[in-house]
Amino acid sequence: MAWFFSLLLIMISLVSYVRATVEPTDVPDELTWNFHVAQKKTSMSNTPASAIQAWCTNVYKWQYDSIVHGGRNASTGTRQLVNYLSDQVHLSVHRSGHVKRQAAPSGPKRRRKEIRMLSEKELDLYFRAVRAAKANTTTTPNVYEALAEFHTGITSISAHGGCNFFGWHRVYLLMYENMLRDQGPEFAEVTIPYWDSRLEARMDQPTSTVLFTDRLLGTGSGEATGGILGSGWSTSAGPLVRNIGTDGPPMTDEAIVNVTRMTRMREICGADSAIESDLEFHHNGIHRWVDGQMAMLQTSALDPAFWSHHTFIDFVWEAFRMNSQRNGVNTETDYPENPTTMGAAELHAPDAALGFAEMTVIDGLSNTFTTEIYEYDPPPTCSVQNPDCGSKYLKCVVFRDNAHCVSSTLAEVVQWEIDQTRLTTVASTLPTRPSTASPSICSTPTVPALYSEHDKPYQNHYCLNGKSDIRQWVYIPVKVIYRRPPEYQSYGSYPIYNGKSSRTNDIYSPGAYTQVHQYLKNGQPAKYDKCAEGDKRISSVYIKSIGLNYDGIYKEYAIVDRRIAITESTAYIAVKNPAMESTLALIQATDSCGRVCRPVCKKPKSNIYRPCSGAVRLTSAFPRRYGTDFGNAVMDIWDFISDKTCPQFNTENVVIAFNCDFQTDWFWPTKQPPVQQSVPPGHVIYKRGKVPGPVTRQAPHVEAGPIHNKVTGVPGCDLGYGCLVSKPCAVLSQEGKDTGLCSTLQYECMNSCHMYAKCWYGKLYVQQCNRGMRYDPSSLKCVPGMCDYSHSSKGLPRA
Ligand SMILES: *[C@@H]1O[C@H](CO)[C@@H](O)[C@H](O)[C@H]1NC(C)=O
Ligand SMILES: *[C@@H]1O[C@H](CO)[C@@H](O)[C@H](O)[C@H]1NC(C)=O
Ligand SMILES: *[C@@H]1O[C@H](CO)[C@@H](O)[C@H](O)[C@H]1NC(C)=O
Ligand SMILES: [Cu+2]
Repeated sequence: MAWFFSLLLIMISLVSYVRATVEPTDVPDELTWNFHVAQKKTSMSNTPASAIQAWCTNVYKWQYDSIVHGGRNASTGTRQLVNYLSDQVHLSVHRSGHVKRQAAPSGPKRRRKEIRMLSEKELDLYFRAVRAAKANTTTTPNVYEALAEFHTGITSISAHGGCNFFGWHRVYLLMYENMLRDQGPEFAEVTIPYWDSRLEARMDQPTSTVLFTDRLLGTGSGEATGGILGSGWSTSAGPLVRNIGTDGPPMTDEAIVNVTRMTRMREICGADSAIESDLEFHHNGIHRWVDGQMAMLQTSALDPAFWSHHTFIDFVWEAFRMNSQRNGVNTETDYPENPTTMGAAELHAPDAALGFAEMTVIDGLSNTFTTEIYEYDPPPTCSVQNPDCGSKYLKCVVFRDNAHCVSSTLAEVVQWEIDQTRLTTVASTLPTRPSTASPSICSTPTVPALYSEHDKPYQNHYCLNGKSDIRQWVYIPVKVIYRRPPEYQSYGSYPIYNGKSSRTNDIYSPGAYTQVHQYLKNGQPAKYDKCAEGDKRISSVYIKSIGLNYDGIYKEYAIVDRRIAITESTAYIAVKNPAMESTLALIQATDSCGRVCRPVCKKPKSNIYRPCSGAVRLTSAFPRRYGTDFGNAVMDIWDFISDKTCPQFNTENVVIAFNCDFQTDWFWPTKQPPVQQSVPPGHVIYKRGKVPGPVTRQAPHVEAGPIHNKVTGVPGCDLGYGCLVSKPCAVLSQEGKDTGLCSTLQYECMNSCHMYAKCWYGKLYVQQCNRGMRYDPSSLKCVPGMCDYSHSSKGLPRA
């Protein structure tokens, strides 16, 4: 038997000299450009690094990573629904807008209220309308999801990362509201309630808000149920999942004041805005705070919380517009010269297509929306004199001369209801208003189990390229190296010298030992106002994998010991299974306070870790350094073969680690973006309605314009997002087989002169040229120049 083990050992040692199958790699250039832009705007001392990191990464994902995994064609039904809804909005803006101002608006102005200010009846009506849309299968899979699907693809590029963000979402929200109203006569006056997340931000423990319970938006940790979601909420991206509070932050009062005190649009969006007053940047925090489907642009609208969050952002934008108008600014024409922060500027140009109907970006600034169609009820307030917020879901917190409304917890709401019934029982002879509490609630008060941060499991949705299945994922071990953080002052266990206890340092204080102190000095990186600290002695480091050549996010946390000067821990993180083609993923680590840990990677054939980008590449070649499931991954790093009773730790297989050192120097790779062509102010690039927008992406037949007649008769491949390539799909997929080296393959999009498709790690990505550039098929590059739409009908036909 011994010979067998020695042979095995020899095999194992040989094997470790073969090329590693989880190996560090570089992040794509386009992502380094984003970090370059962010570095010019802020620093890790100024902005929580997690927010910077997520911002750059997400914009990269939307912009360059419109992954085509064959299955994303919008169905005819979806296109019809979106066209119908957007035409309706366009008409209502026109009818009451500039064209015929004398025409009577189509009904009373809609009033949108904070969700907690709705009466029980209004809440119930809204919930039922949403569920009706979810159950309405006249469009596949249902009208709710069909509309949610439009928050993706090229839409994400033209609707995010720049100033069209506001107008596009304003129209999108109206379409949603109209869709709900269509679900039956009883819903004819439904409006979207907004979610003022300051009400959470002001809580001591925002995750205990009643908003994320079965009373309102459904539960907030794990698979979400209850409230608006009913008994459950399945989506095309798996069951709806949330992990509230694991990143953040909710919108703070300060962030909103920073936006609404501005007067010019260039101060709140685009290249020239400061990060502190960039509303889209602040809005990102809530997507991460809710997590689950909400954290990814492609899936966020599947969570009903999305609509209420965005309605609040629309409200904040409206507050900004009112402030602008008070300061004499014409909010219908005030539009920045540099309307994007990162890339795709041409899609945010004032005369570019808005993305819906025949509207342009500047149409999204029309005053008509809020002068004629809808308006906002102010957010709940209270005062020292009148400490009542007007809702059982809110309480008034009075501090000296200040009073503000804060969300209640479920326990507080239940208590309030019990008190109400007692009051009404005692005073049952008085003709009081009917009790709001139903008796069943009083007999069995459902107070949620209170988890501490570390008791809470993290629930993944396992959604990969639109399909949720754990078997598509494999696990890699990730090591976390963690220092005692700046705010953890003392473990409270003191050394005793000569019989006397010393209180200046506890036994593990890094500062007490010169030999460690010289290496362990902390910086003061910016962090969120509130973070789920949990138990003081232990903390969580969240580790996330983001697909670079697939759509998918996986997250888990490692638990670290805060008492020790420096310590390590291991987590297992899933990435796409590389069995069929290699996997490229970016691994990032943050704490719940928004500070980040720096990636370090093991150099091949050594045990030395060096700073790296955090991107890894996996292939299925032997030896695998990943586990096909969690159990396998455990066995990869714990060696039970040498001695069954004493497992050995096999560091060889831990390729990536994170160094949580609380420093503030910039570590993300940055590269200067290629020269951005600046377009003279006011220069018209696109004419109204001529730019292929997401609604009109269609092109089932190749209808060549005069510019590209070489494709006549060729059955092209529709890559979606408005890009039609002249080669058949079968040919394309053959050419782009997973070689890992296919980046020289590029294809012209027949129906758009500013888009092209680029092969990258075996997949085709639809790409955009920057503003003022067009794609030149001969040089395979974006070159300065305008698209010539005057002789062609390259704008796609409407469905
Ligand atoms: C997308 O649409 C094109 C054109 O209608 C069609 O040829 C292609 O098969 C569709 N793709 C999928 C995955 O349905
Ligand atoms: C389903 O949704 C469509 C589109 O919003 C609407 O026109 C239709 O009336 C709805 N059907 C029902 C049964 O409510
Ligand atoms: C608001 O602006 C101030 C001043 O620019 C800045 O110090 C602060 O960090 C900003 N707050 C947020 C949440 O961005
Ligand atoms: Cu959003």
